[in-house]
Amino acid sequence: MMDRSELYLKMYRDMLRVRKFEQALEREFKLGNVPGMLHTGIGQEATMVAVAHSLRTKDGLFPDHRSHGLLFLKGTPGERIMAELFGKATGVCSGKGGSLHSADKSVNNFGDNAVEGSFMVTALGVALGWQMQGSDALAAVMLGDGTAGEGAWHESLNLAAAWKLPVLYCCVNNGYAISTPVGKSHATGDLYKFAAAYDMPSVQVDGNDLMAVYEVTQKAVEHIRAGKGPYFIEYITWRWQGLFMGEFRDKEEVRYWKEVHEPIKLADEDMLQKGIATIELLKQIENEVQEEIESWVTFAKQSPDPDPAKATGNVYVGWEVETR
Ligand SMILES: Cc1ncc(C[n+]2csc(CCOP(=O)(O)OP(=O)(O)O)c2C)c(N)n1
Ligand SMILES: [Mg+2]
Repeated sequence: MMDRSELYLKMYRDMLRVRKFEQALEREFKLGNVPGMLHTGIGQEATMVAVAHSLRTKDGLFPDHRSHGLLFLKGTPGERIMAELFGKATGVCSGKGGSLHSADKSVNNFGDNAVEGSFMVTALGVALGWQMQGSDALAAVMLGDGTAGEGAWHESLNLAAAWKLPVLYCCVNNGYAISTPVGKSHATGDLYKFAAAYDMPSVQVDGNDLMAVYEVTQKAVEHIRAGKGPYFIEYITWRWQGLFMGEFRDKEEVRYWKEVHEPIKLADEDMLQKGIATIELLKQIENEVQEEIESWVTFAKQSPDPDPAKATGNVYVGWEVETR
């Protein structure tokens, strides 16, 4: 069993892996090497890392469009996630999944899809299956504040509570859905209050405070594994990138979140102050992580493109498409 300092350092390293993975992706996207759309999770690393460290391989993950980091933290080799985002044959879904549709059954990552909110209903089916089998596995769903405006969200919360399903709702409230502030599209910007109305434990936490996020998430998974039903967590954070390139928020807001309330910087300062790390150690971790991520980029770049002849394969699992 890891002691708290070791765990802190391990999670800190993972936050850097997520940050550097996304920064490398942004760079390669601008160079034209990453096809499709790109929504990064920069700024939301603490939430992703704490969730990943709270899940076991058998627990199900329903990632959202900013969860690239979670895809590899769940256990899929990072170079296969990077190659997937590059659309390469060596990707975890042979380059067919990309950012949104990357799934990996071997680690119970069920993948995202383009219809926001729909996965909250799919997750219920998975959770119900496990409940019926007597498994203590849970289904963790990542969702944004905007997604919490979907009807499917309310349906999911209601049924999960009524049937005491093992679902962990990880609501990443980053303040905006595209450019709509959360308070303008919901009756209250405190989203945890909605879930509380469905009679499940529901809490709000500072999503940029790594250890606080970890503790809250641990408590939630213990509750769910004990068979007590779903749990809702609202992580208050901020995403550095919008849904599209370009900035629409005011300068002071950007400065506050990027300079003052930045998850990696906060962890840096906290670990130095508590004597968990030295500046040299933090620099060493950063260099090691940079090297690791660049090796994934190199792997992706050197990988072959998918074979066009295989384009229709693996579209449906175990299901042959009849051609007439
Ligand atoms: C049903 C549906 N409506 C609209 C969209 C287009 N869309 C994609 S992401 C997004 C905003 C989501 O906001 P939020 O859930 O807060 O996530 P964030 O991007 O802030 O992480 C929208 C409207 C969609 N994918 N599905
Ligand atoms: Mg949002």
